[in-house]
Amino acid sequence: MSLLIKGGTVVTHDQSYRADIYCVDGRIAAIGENLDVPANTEVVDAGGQLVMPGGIDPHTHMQLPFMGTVAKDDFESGTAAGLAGGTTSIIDFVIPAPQQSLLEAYHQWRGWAEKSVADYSFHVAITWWDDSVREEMGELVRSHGVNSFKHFMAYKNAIMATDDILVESFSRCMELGAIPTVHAENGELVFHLQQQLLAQGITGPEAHPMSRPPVVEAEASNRAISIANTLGAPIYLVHVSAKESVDAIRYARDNGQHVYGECLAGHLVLDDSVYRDPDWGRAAAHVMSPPFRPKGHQEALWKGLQGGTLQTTATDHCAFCAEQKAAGRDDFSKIPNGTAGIEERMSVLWEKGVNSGKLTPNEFVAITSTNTAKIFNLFPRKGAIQVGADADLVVWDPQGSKTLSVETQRSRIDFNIFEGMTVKGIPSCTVANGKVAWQQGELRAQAGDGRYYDRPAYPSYYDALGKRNARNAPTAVVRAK
Ligand code: DUC
Ligand code: ZN
Ligand code: ZN
Repeated sequence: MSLLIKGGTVVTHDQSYRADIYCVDGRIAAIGENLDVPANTEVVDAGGQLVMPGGIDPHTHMQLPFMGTVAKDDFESGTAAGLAGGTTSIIDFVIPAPQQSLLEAYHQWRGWAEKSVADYSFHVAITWWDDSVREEMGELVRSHGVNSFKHFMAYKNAIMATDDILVESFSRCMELGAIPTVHAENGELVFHLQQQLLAQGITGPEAHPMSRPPVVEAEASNRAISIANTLGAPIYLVHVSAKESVDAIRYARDNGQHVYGECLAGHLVLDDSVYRDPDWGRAAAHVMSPPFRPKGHQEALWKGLQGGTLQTTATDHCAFCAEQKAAGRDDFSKIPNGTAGIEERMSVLWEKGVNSGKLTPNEFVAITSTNTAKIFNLFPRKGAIQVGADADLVVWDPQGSKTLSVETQRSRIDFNIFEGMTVKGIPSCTVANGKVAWQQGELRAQAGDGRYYDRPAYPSYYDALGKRNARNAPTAVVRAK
């Protein structure tokens, strides 16, 4: 099975050059001009277009059982939406119920993901603690290709990890050479503010951001970073949404800590006015955590990406339809938290980042693909265009445009948070595992074409003296120039 992508400009995180790309059996076999390829090779014409590494979304929740319901996009529809938007790989989350075996939950998610049309891997959440969790973390790292563990500092009485758990788990991550990640919101404060707002009779979606103000995120970001610093662990903060968290990460990095930050396409372009929409359903459709922030925070996130304080972009794709959101009609704290975005992420970032002059095309590749691959130890298998790398590519038409809409999206839900946004810069063809997976609106990949990929651990962060060994931290990610 061979494929030639012909006539395009290759754009990686650090170079742009004219070349054709020849793919054989799922891998990049040659890069260059006038390549000699067999006559039966399928050809994709990339004339006038860019060829970039396929997007990697490091933060999705397909089919997640959450807040009394299950996310509508499963691994098939969710990864298909990803391919339509140029994203060829996801890192989803296994979230064991408290007291559930990590391995049992991991196998449950692996089963659900078998119908994926694009490649997938898993972070595993630590939602409780005892010796068996400690043991199973080791098993997941050694035998199942997991190199990152997630800690929800919010969702009290459900999946929240308290400080004692953070300390135990971060320490264990260091022994294993895994990277701890956090959803940074102070769950005690969220719970307290939710009860206070409800007691005051404020029950609508407008209360959602009031119960989770930026300071609640800032406190948790600073706490997680301080715990990691004390232990000498690296740390990755998911969905950074508040200026104060960007400042905390910048400060820690300036002081030599290995701290990494992710932000979401939605947080970069939407603000909290969406929760004051007089239409309850429209406001509820935007309920996700952390919430969209007051104007001003978006600029801080863009600057974070531009300056290298934040390295990755994701979606937190967790799709609920209106019927599911209605569970919180009388109580905003019961509205299932989640929004979609995997199909739109790359075009939104191109439109608002590259077209506006904030990011170069190379930086776009870094923040949509390469940096994630580096931080989670996938590079150069993914996130790279080089011989031997997985042939996961997007042919990007910088002149093509479309208007994002629920009417044309692949996600199964009935809402699009980017509704009406016209983007110039869209994929014309997505190649996954060396095959045309999506082209001009037609999905060619099928359920089951996606493969699970291992993410090997880093060497233990402890050196012989029991001190942190910086050489073993995730690949240093610097701003691509
Ligand atoms: N936030 C969401 O909005 N949904 C899923 C989990 C999360 O942390
Ligand atoms: Zn989260
Ligand atoms: Zn999430």
